[in-house]
Amino acid sequence: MTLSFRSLALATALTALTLPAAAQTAWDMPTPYGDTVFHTMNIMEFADDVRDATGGQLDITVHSAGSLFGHPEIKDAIRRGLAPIGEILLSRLANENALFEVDSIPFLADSYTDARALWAASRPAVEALLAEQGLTLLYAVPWPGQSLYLTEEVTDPAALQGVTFRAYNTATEQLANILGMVPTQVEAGDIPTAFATGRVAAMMTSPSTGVSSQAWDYTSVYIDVNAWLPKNVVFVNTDALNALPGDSRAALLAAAAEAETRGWAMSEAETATQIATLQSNGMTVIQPSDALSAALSAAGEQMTAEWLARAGDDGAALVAAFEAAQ
Ligand code: PCA
Repeated sequence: MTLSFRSLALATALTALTLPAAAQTAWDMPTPYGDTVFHTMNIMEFADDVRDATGGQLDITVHSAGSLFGHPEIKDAIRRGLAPIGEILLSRLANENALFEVDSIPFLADSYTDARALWAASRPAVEALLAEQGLTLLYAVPWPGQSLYLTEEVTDPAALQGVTFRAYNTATEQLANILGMVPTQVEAGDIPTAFATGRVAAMMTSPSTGVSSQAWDYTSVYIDVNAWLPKNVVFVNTDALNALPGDSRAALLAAAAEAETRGWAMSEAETATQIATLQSNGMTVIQPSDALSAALSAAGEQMTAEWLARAGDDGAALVAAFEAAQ
């Protein structure tokens, strides 16, 4: 028996109608930082990996630079199901629980080795706290070490008194207050305008953010204090995750694990190259004076003590686990 081409085509069409392909899922992913930032580049690669691994069945569109939801709105948007997946700076959740901001205490964990140990010690608590809100943590990646950007060289910490300071979480605000500076919260994307309009005159951030915000246009000195490595986290609405077909869910989790490994490597690798970029654009790169180091260390010790008081038994357990892992 032979089938004509037409009846074969008809049979194929009927099969396609009666056996629908797995439904395609399109996810919007709000993120806070711009396209040139390594975190965003890593997320783009993560989305590509998920698309490839699922044959396009799970299609994540990244909305960077706060274009879908502003940074302060992203977590609640995902909790409420307005978007299924997103990224934030973890320490922005400090007002919910002190455990979220342990990575922003100066000099508690100021190398990649220590940052890894701190993340290993804090991940279970962060996962559990997010899970209580219907959120599943996928991965975390640190920014390079946070250093000081100033309009002129400072060796005496007293010279920081009264200087306006760009903060990005409560810890940077506390640090500024301890140093006698005057903090204002400014999103990364708004840094150039905040400096240009005179709202702030100093900041502490990574060389990555210094480069993406062209710090050489409004500051001239980079003091390499490398005080802490705050992390971005990527998380998903747990109901949305559970609604995925099993193979898509597995592909998402596998891509997330790869993105975590890749992101830490990208962060570490660009620390030196981004400092060099600051320098090649005319910034003076210097080490802190002994007096400035001492003032920053004292601030870190004060912030550690205050954090331990806020974080209670859970905080003490976390720090003990961190010290044991070091
Ligand atoms: N960049 C982000 C957070 C920490 C960093 O290095 C910022 O400055 O907003």
